[in-house]
Amino acid sequence: MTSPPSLQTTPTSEEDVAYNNMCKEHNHLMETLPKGHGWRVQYIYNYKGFWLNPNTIKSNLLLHTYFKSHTTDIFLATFPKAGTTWLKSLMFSTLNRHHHAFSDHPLHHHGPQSAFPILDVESYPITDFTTNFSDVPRLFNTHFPYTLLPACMDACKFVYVCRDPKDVLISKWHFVSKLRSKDLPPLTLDKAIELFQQGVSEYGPFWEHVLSYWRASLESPDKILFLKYEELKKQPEVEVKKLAAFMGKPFTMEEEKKGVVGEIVKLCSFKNLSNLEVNKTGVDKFANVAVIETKNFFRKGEIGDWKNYLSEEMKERIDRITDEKLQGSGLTLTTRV
Ligand code: PAP
Repeated sequence: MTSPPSLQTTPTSEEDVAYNNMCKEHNHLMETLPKGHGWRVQYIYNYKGFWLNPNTIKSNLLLHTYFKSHTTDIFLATFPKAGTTWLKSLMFSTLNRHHHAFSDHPLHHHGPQSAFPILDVESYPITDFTTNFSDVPRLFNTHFPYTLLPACMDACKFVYVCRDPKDVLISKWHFVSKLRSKDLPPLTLDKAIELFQQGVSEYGPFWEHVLSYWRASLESPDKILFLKYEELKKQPEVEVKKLAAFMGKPFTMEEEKKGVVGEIVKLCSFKNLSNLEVNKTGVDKFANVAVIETKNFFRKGEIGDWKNYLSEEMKERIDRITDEKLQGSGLTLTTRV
């Protein structure tokens, strides 16, 4: 595999050739892939069964060309709006609990999105996938479905969090409504519902995304921890203990007695994070692709807000699709709250 371009050095001509070839492949894909109605951008494209925006397809090619995993890497994988911000905070603070005091924690000063990087934004030549992180384990985030990831990641651990698709849909629609290009007509809720049901949303279809990780977790339960947003809400300490053990840093009896688990849960709670100045006024930069106000990652943080937006008939339709898609998989999503 060609070496990735480095942060510190100018890419070699060999690296440039690899990059240029990848760009040609990307251009070809953009001309040939099926096109669908975009949420944030005008069009999204069906790449290997999943709807992605053009930049994200390029990032996926980059990942396959340049990424070198370490067996110790841990990835947070999510469908957008299923709990990325929360899990980023929980994973970072759980793993680094011996380095930072809760009274003056990095999460008080930096938005959770910056706790560790997302792999899905085009990063050449800004990010160096191999040398940028000295911590072990390295933490990364991705929204790509399991089936779109390079085989080298098979040896790594993944934390996947899923959420009731109805809440994901409503959360995503709110988020996109704020960020959608002003050159495009607004995305109505009716259109968003129709597209979501058809699977046409960035990284969708939602159900196939969830199933890609669910199936992988059945095959390798020691490698993939499958969590649910609703369970985290109901019993955060139980789930955080699972998370810590899975990441290889179980809480000791002494830590439990001292209330460390509770401290982490409190630090990362919606109430605490959404009220921090940095999350009210800060911005998150995603390589050279997007700058997003951090406050957009915090809205309500509740289970069942869909009830304020979806009719009984819409709810039934989405639940029916969920039942059909998950039938026989052994997975149930928390959709009846
Ligand atoms: P992303 O995938 O684009 O990074 P993500 O963080 O998954 O976004 O989704 C944001 C949702 O998580 C929002 O849900 P809502 O629109 O239904 O309110 C946001 O409020 C919620 N969220 C953010 N932080 C937390 C938290 N600490 N606890 C619970 N929910 C949270």
